[in-house]
Amino acid sequence: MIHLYQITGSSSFAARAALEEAGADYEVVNVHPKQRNLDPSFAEVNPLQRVPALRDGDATVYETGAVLLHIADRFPAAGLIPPIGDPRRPDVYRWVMWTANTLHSAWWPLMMPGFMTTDESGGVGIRERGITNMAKHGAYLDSQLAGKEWCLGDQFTVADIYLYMLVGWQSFVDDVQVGGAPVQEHFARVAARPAIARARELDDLTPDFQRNHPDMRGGELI
Ligand SMILES: N[C@@H](CCC(=O)N[C@@H](CS)C(=O)NCC(=O)O)C(=O)O
Repeated sequence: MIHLYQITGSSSFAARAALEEAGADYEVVNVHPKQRNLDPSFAEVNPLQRVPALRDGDATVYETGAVLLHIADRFPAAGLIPPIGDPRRPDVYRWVMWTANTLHSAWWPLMMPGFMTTDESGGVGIRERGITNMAKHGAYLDSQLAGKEWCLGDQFTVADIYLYMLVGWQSFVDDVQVGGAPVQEHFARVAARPAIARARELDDLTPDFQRNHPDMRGGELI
């Protein structure tokens, strides 16, 4: 049995969406966002105590990109990554790595600029630079997605799921949209998939990625 350590509406959404796409049999373990030590098994799976984290039999995996790639490999019939030897498989590695090391972290200066400096007024400049950088990432994504249905073209993969979640985070920030029509149309295509809609419902998220109940995680008040 797969156990997904999650906080609904957080980065763990991508893992849940991949498990739903794969038709996996899994159980969730809801992590309290402010009391991560409540369940000691969480730190065994991820010593950093961040979600998503996955226990899959004897295997443990954390970091969103690694979790997604593991799920894709674990359920080959779902076709969430091309098989080993397929020339398109490295494209998924590249998409997932870029999304993890560039797009995922590009949100922090926009969402929590004050945490990135000890300078009382420095958060403003950090946020401004973050907006400029996000515009560059959006333009790059537009160029990569123009004329394509999915990141790889005709095959939907875990790269689409990861990108979808991080584009969805634009709804947390007032004055930022990621990219133009190619990115936004990709977002809408992923959003319309039944497994993705189910994952949103399970994570208590609206279609534009707002929490239905901002004071709840996993059905419990926080
Ligand atoms: N680099 C990590 C980041 C994970 C992360 O920061 N997760 C957040 C949720 S978005 C978390 O666990 N927050 C819980 C906490 O900090 O208490 C990944 O990609 O999985």
